[in-house]
Amino acid sequence: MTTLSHYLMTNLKESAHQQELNLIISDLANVGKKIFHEVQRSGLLDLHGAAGAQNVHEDEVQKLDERSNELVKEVLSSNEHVIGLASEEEPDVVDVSEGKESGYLVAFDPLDGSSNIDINMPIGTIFSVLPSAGDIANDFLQAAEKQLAAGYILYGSSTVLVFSTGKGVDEFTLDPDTGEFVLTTENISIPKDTGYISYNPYVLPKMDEKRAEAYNNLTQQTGRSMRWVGAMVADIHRTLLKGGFFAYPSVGTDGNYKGKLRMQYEAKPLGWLVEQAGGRCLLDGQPVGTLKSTELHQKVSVEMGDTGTMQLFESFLD
Ligand code: AFP
Repeated sequence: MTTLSHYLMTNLKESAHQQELNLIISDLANVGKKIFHEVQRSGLLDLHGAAGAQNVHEDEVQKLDERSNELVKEVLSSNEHVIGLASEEEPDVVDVSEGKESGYLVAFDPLDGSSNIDINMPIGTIFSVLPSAGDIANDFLQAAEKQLAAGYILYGSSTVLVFSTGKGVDEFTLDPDTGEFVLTTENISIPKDTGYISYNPYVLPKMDEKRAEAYNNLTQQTGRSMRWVGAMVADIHRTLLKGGFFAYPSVGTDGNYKGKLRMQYEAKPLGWLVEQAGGRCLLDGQPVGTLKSTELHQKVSVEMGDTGTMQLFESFLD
Protein backbone atom coordinates (compact mmCIF):
# COMPACT_ATOMS: atom_id res chain seq x y z
CA MET A 1 0.00 0.00 0.00
CA THR A 2 1.36 3.41 -0.99
CA THR A 3 0.27 6.24 1.25
CA LEU A 4 0.02 9.80 -0.03
CA SER A 5 2.97 10.91 2.14
CA HIS A 6 5.13 8.10 0.78
CA TYR A 7 4.04 8.87 -2.77
CA LEU A 8 4.87 12.56 -2.42
CA MET A 9 8.26 11.76 -0.91
CA THR A 10 9.27 9.19 -3.52
CA ASN A 11 7.46 10.06 -6.78
CA LEU A 12 7.31 13.83 -6.72
CA LYS A 13 10.62 14.97 -5.33
CA GLU A 14 12.71 16.11 -8.28
CA SER A 15 13.01 19.83 -7.45
CA ALA A 16 12.72 22.26 -4.57
CA HIS A 17 9.62 23.69 -6.31
CA GLN A 18 8.04 20.26 -6.45
CA GLN A 19 8.74 19.72 -2.76
CA GLU A 20 7.03 23.04 -1.93
CA LEU A 21 4.09 21.97 -4.05
CA ASN A 22 3.96 18.66 -2.20
CA LEU A 23 3.53 20.51 1.09
CA ILE A 24 0.52 22.31 -0.42
CA ILE A 25 -0.98 19.04 -1.71
CA SER A 26 -0.40 17.50 1.68
CA ASP A 27 -2.19 20.42 3.39
CA LEU A 28 -5.09 20.11 0.93
CA ALA A 29 -5.38 16.40 1.78
CA ASN A 30 -5.40 17.29 5.48
CA VAL A 31 -8.07 19.93 5.03
CA GLY A 32 -10.09 17.34 3.07
CA LYS A 33 -9.99 15.07 6.12
CA LYS A 34 -11.17 17.92 8.33
CA ILE A 35 -14.05 18.79 5.97
CA PHE A 36 -15.03 15.12 5.73
CA HIS A 37 -15.09 14.97 9.53
CA GLU A 38 -17.63 17.86 9.54
CA VAL A 39 -19.60 16.38 6.61
CA GLN A 40 -20.04 13.10 8.47
CA ARG A 41 -21.36 14.90 11.54
CA SER A 42 -23.22 17.73 9.80
CA GLY A 43 -26.69 16.39 10.67
CA LEU A 44 -25.66 16.06 14.31
CA LEU A 45 -23.85 19.40 14.61
CA ASP A 46 -26.63 21.59 13.20
CA LEU A 47 -24.51 22.14 10.08
CA HIS A 48 -27.35 21.49 7.65
CA GLY A 49 -29.24 24.32 5.97
CA ALA A 50 -28.50 27.85 4.86
CA ALA A 51 -26.11 30.18 6.68
CA GLY A 52 -28.38 33.16 5.95
CA ALA A 53 -26.21 34.98 3.41
CA GLN A 54 -25.57 35.06 -0.33
CA ASN A 55 -22.14 34.80 -1.93
CA VAL A 56 -20.80 36.92 -4.77
CA HIS A 57 -22.54 34.59 -7.29
CA GLU A 58 -25.87 35.25 -5.50
CA ASP A 59 -26.02 31.61 -4.36
CA GLU A 60 -27.47 30.98 -0.92
CA VAL A 61 -24.47 30.01 1.22
CA GLN A 62 -24.95 26.83 3.25
CA LYS A 63 -23.57 26.47 6.77
CA LEU A 64 -21.23 23.72 5.59
CA ASP A 65 -20.00 25.91 2.68
CA GLU A 66 -19.05 28.55 5.22
CA ARG A 67 -17.38 26.10 7.59
CA SER A 68 -15.43 24.42 4.76
CA ASN A 69 -14.28 27.80 3.46
CA GLU A 70 -12.97 28.75 6.91
CA LEU A 71 -11.13 25.41 7.23
CA VAL A 72 -9.38 25.74 3.84
CA LYS A 73 -8.40 29.34 4.58
CA GLU A 74 -7.14 28.45 8.06
CA VAL A 75 -4.92 25.59 6.86
CA LEU A 76 -3.59 27.17 3.66
CA SER A 77 -2.86 30.60 5.10
CA SER A 78 -0.47 28.89 7.54
CA ASN A 79 1.36 27.15 4.70
CA GLU A 80 4.65 29.01 4.23
CA HIS A 81 4.50 28.55 0.44
CA VAL A 82 0.99 29.91 -0.16
CA ILE A 83 0.73 33.68 -0.68
CA GLY A 84 -2.76 34.11 -2.12
CA LEU A 85 -6.16 32.41 -1.93
CA ALA A 86 -9.25 32.76 -4.10
CA SER A 87 -12.44 31.06 -3.03
CA GLU A 88 -15.85 30.72 -4.62
CA GLU A 89 -17.18 31.94 -1.27
CA GLU A 90 -14.96 35.05 -0.97
CA PRO A 91 -15.68 38.28 -2.84
CA ASP A 92 -11.98 39.13 -3.31
CA VAL A 93 -8.59 37.50 -3.40
CA VAL A 94 -7.24 36.81 0.10
CA ASP A 95 -3.65 37.97 0.43
CA VAL A 96 -1.81 35.68 2.87
CA SER A 97 1.70 36.74 1.83
CA GLU A 98 2.70 38.53 5.03
CA GLY A 99 6.13 37.34 6.17
CA LYS A 100 6.58 35.18 3.06
CA GLU A 101 9.02 36.11 0.31
CA SER A 102 7.30 34.33 -2.56
CA GLY A 103 4.99 31.44 -3.14
CA TYR A 104 1.99 29.95 -4.87
CA LEU A 105 -1.68 30.76 -5.30
CA VAL A 106 -4.54 28.40 -4.54
CA ALA A 107 -8.04 28.83 -6.01
CA PHE A 108 -10.71 26.60 -4.48
CA ASP A 109 -14.36 25.75 -4.21
CA PRO A 110 -14.51 24.65 -0.58
CA LEU A 111 -17.69 22.63 -0.96
CA ASP A 112 -19.03 21.91 -4.41
CA GLY A 113 -22.59 20.61 -4.77
CA SER A 114 -24.26 22.61 -1.99
CA SER A 115 -27.74 21.35 -2.88
CA ASN A 116 -26.57 17.81 -2.04
CA ILE A 117 -25.50 18.58 1.55
CA ASP A 118 -28.79 18.15 3.37
CA ILE A 119 -29.77 15.01 1.44
CA ASN A 120 -26.63 12.98 2.06
CA MET A 121 -25.48 12.99 -1.58
CA PRO A 122 -21.91 13.41 -2.90
CA ILE A 123 -20.14 16.74 -2.43
CA GLY A 124 -16.52 17.77 -2.90
CA THR A 125 -13.68 20.27 -2.62
CA ILE A 126 -11.95 21.49 -5.80
CA PHE A 127 -8.49 23.11 -5.94
CA SER A 128 -6.13 24.71 -8.43
CA VAL A 129 -2.51 25.68 -7.65
CA LEU A 130 -0.88 28.41 -9.75
CA PRO A 131 2.53 30.07 -9.79
CA SER A 132 2.76 33.75 -8.93
CA ALA A 133 5.03 36.41 -10.36
CA GLY A 134 4.01 38.73 -7.50
CA ASP A 135 0.82 40.34 -8.83
CA ILE A 136 -1.53 38.09 -6.86
CA ALA A 137 -4.90 39.26 -8.22
CA ASN A 138 -3.76 39.16 -11.83
CA ASP A 139 -1.88 35.87 -11.52
CA PHE A 140 -5.11 34.04 -10.63
CA LEU A 141 -6.32 34.77 -14.18
CA GLN A 142 -3.58 32.65 -15.81
CA ALA A 143 -4.64 29.99 -18.31
CA ALA A 144 -5.34 26.42 -17.19
CA GLU A 145 -2.08 25.12 -18.71
CA LYS A 146 -0.16 27.22 -16.15
CA GLN A 147 -1.62 25.25 -13.24
CA LEU A 148 1.04 23.40 -11.26
CA ALA A 149 -1.49 21.08 -9.69
CA ALA A 150 -5.25 20.67 -9.72
CA GLY A 151 -7.70 18.18 -8.33
CA TYR A 152 -10.53 17.47 -5.95
CA ILE A 153 -11.57 15.61 -2.85
CA LEU A 154 -14.87 13.78 -3.27
CA TYR A 155 -16.90 12.99 -0.15
CA GLY A 156 -18.97 10.10 -1.55
CA SER A 157 -19.49 6.51 -0.48
CA SER A 158 -15.77 6.78 0.24
CA THR A 159 -13.55 9.86 0.35
CA VAL A 160 -11.11 10.13 -2.53
CA LEU A 161 -8.41 12.64 -3.44
CA VAL A 162 -7.74 12.86 -7.18
CA PHE A 163 -5.06 15.19 -8.51
CA SER A 164 -2.47 15.86 -11.16
CA THR A 165 0.75 17.82 -11.16
CA GLY A 166 0.91 17.51 -14.95
CA LYS A 167 2.28 13.97 -14.88
CA GLY A 168 -0.86 11.88 -15.06
CA VAL A 169 -3.84 11.68 -12.72
CA ASP A 170 -3.83 9.56 -9.58
CA GLU A 171 -6.56 8.63 -7.11
CA PHE A 172 -6.05 8.14 -3.36
CA THR A 173 -8.74 6.74 -1.07
CA LEU A 174 -9.02 7.73 2.58
CA ASP A 175 -8.60 4.66 4.77
CA PRO A 176 -11.02 5.22 7.67
CA ASP A 177 -9.00 2.86 9.90
CA THR A 178 -5.65 4.66 9.59
CA GLY A 179 -6.80 8.14 8.54
CA GLU A 180 -4.32 7.98 5.62
CA PHE A 181 -4.94 8.56 1.92
CA VAL A 182 -3.79 5.44 0.05
CA LEU A 183 -3.03 5.19 -3.68
CA THR A 184 -5.89 3.24 -5.29
CA THR A 185 -5.73 4.12 -9.01
CA GLU A 186 -2.51 5.20 -10.69
CA ASN A 187 -2.41 7.11 -13.95
CA ILE A 188 -6.14 7.28 -14.68
CA SER A 189 -6.87 7.09 -18.39
CA ILE A 190 -10.44 7.96 -19.47
CA PRO A 191 -12.08 5.08 -21.36
CA LYS A 192 -13.10 6.13 -24.87
CA ASP A 193 -16.55 6.08 -26.48
CA THR A 194 -18.36 4.85 -23.44
CA GLY A 195 -19.90 6.11 -20.19
CA TYR A 196 -22.83 8.40 -19.50
CA ILE A 197 -24.05 11.67 -20.97
CA SER A 198 -24.25 14.26 -18.20
CA TYR A 199 -25.96 17.65 -18.39
CA ASN A 200 -29.00 19.22 -16.85
CA PRO A 201 -31.72 18.95 -19.55
CA TYR A 202 -33.41 22.08 -18.19
CA VAL A 203 -30.83 24.14 -20.12
CA LEU A 204 -31.77 22.77 -23.56
CA PRO A 205 -34.78 25.00 -24.37
CA LYS A 206 -32.75 28.04 -23.29
CA MET A 207 -29.77 27.27 -25.53
CA ASP A 208 -28.67 28.33 -28.97
CA GLU A 209 -30.65 25.99 -31.29
CA LYS A 210 -27.69 24.43 -33.09
CA ARG A 211 -25.84 23.60 -29.88
CA ALA A 212 -28.99 22.22 -28.29
CA GLU A 213 -29.43 20.00 -31.36
CA ALA A 214 -25.85 18.72 -30.91
CA TYR A 215 -26.69 17.77 -27.30
CA ASN A 216 -29.83 15.93 -28.46
CA ASN A 217 -27.96 14.19 -31.28
CA LEU A 218 -25.28 13.02 -28.89
CA THR A 219 -27.81 11.45 -26.54
CA GLN A 220 -29.83 9.88 -29.34
CA GLN A 221 -27.01 8.63 -31.55
CA THR A 222 -24.93 7.13 -28.77
CA GLY A 223 -28.05 5.67 -27.14
CA ARG A 224 -26.30 6.07 -23.79
CA SER A 225 -27.99 6.72 -20.47
CA MET A 226 -27.88 10.09 -18.74
CA ARG A 227 -26.67 10.88 -15.21
CA TRP A 228 -26.73 14.17 -13.28
CA VAL A 229 -25.53 14.25 -9.67
CA GLY A 230 -25.69 18.05 -9.37
CA ALA A 231 -22.16 18.20 -7.94
CA MET A 232 -19.56 18.66 -10.65
CA VAL A 233 -16.92 16.82 -8.61
CA ALA A 234 -19.02 13.65 -8.60
CA ASP A 235 -20.06 13.94 -12.25
CA ILE A 236 -16.42 14.46 -13.28
CA HIS A 237 -15.18 11.60 -11.09
CA ARG A 238 -17.58 9.26 -12.89
CA THR A 239 -16.52 10.67 -16.28
CA LEU A 240 -12.82 10.17 -15.45
CA LEU A 241 -13.34 6.55 -14.48
CA LYS A 242 -16.10 5.52 -16.90
CA GLY A 243 -15.79 7.94 -19.85
CA GLY A 244 -18.66 9.97 -21.28
CA PHE A 245 -19.68 13.61 -21.66
CA PHE A 246 -20.21 16.34 -19.04
CA ALA A 247 -21.52 19.81 -19.83
CA TYR A 248 -22.89 22.98 -18.32
CA PRO A 249 -23.26 25.26 -21.32
CA SER A 250 -23.93 28.93 -21.70
CA VAL A 251 -27.54 29.59 -22.50
CA GLY A 252 -29.50 32.30 -24.28
CA THR A 253 -29.83 32.55 -28.04
CA ASP A 254 -26.40 34.18 -28.32
CA GLY A 255 -24.85 32.33 -25.37
CA ASN A 256 -25.05 35.57 -23.39
CA TYR A 257 -25.82 33.91 -20.04
CA LYS A 258 -22.69 32.15 -18.92
CA GLY A 259 -24.22 29.03 -17.48
CA LYS A 260 -23.42 28.36 -13.85
CA LEU A 261 -19.89 27.02 -13.57
CA ARG A 262 -17.04 29.17 -12.40
CA MET A 263 -13.85 29.27 -14.39
CA GLN A 264 -11.36 29.47 -11.49
CA TYR A 265 -12.88 27.06 -9.03
CA GLU A 266 -14.56 24.45 -11.23
CA ALA A 267 -13.94 24.65 -14.99
CA LYS A 268 -10.19 25.34 -15.14
CA PRO A 269 -9.03 22.75 -12.59
CA LEU A 270 -11.44 19.97 -13.61
CA GLY A 271 -11.14 20.60 -17.37
CA TRP A 272 -7.35 20.45 -17.14
CA LEU A 273 -7.56 17.31 -15.01
CA VAL A 274 -9.78 15.61 -17.61
CA GLU A 275 -7.22 16.49 -20.30
CA GLN A 276 -4.38 15.15 -18.11
CA ALA A 277 -6.28 11.84 -18.09
CA GLY A 278 -6.44 11.84 -21.90
CA GLY A 279 -9.84 13.54 -22.34
CA ARG A 280 -10.83 16.81 -23.97
CA CYS A 281 -12.37 19.98 -22.54
CA LEU A 282 -13.86 23.06 -24.17
CA LEU A 283 -14.50 26.28 -22.26
CA ASP A 284 -16.64 28.76 -24.18
CA GLY A 285 -16.08 26.44 -27.17
CA GLN A 286 -12.26 26.71 -26.98
CA PRO A 287 -9.66 24.22 -25.74
CA VAL A 288 -9.23 24.61 -21.98
CA GLY A 289 -5.44 24.98 -21.98
CA THR A 290 -4.72 28.47 -23.24
CA LEU A 291 -7.88 30.39 -22.36
CA LYS A 292 -7.17 33.11 -19.76
CA SER A 293 -9.78 34.30 -17.30
CA THR A 294 -10.97 37.88 -17.59
CA GLU A 295 -12.13 38.21 -13.98
CA LEU A 296 -11.92 36.29 -10.73
CA HIS A 297 -15.53 35.13 -10.51
CA GLN A 298 -16.04 34.62 -14.23
CA LYS A 299 -18.56 32.01 -15.36
CA VAL A 300 -17.90 29.92 -18.42
CA SER A 301 -19.55 27.39 -20.71
CA VAL A 302 -18.16 23.89 -20.07
CA GLU A 303 -18.15 20.79 -22.30
CA MET A 304 -15.79 17.90 -21.65
CA GLY A 305 -15.40 14.16 -21.82
CA ASP A 306 -13.52 11.28 -23.38
CA THR A 307 -11.96 12.08 -26.77
CA GLY A 308 -14.23 9.75 -28.78
CA THR A 309 -17.43 11.16 -27.33
CA MET A 310 -16.14 14.74 -27.65
CA GLN A 311 -15.17 14.15 -31.29
CA LEU A 312 -18.69 12.96 -32.04
CA PHE A 313 -20.20 15.92 -30.15
CA GLU A 314 -18.00 18.41 -32.02
CA SER A 315 -18.91 16.81 -35.38
CA PHE A 316 -22.52 17.87 -34.71
CA LEU A 317 -21.40 21.48 -34.37
CA ASP A 318 -19.72 21.66 -37.81
P1 AFP B 1 -22.76 24.97 -5.88
O1 AFP B 1 -21.53 25.67 -6.38
O2 AFP B 1 -23.82 25.90 -5.44
O3 AFP B 1 -22.39 23.96 -4.88
O4 AFP B 1 -23.40 24.25 -7.18
C1 AFP B 1 -22.79 23.16 -7.76
C2 AFP B 1 -22.60 23.38 -9.24
O5 AFP B 1 -21.92 24.57 -9.49
C3 AFP B 1 -21.88 22.21 -9.93
O6 AFP B 1 -21.11 21.47 -9.08
C4 AFP B 1 -23.00 21.41 -10.56
O7 AFP B 1 -22.60 20.73 -11.72
C5 AFP B 1 -24.05 22.42 -10.83
O8 AFP B 1 -23.87 23.45 -9.87
C6 AFP B 1 -25.45 21.86 -10.69
O9 AFP B 1 -26.35 22.80 -11.13
P2 AFP B 1 -27.92 22.57 -11.22
O10 AFP B 1 -28.46 23.28 -10.05
O11 AFP B 1 -28.30 23.20 -12.52
O12 AFP B 1 -28.20 21.10 -11.19
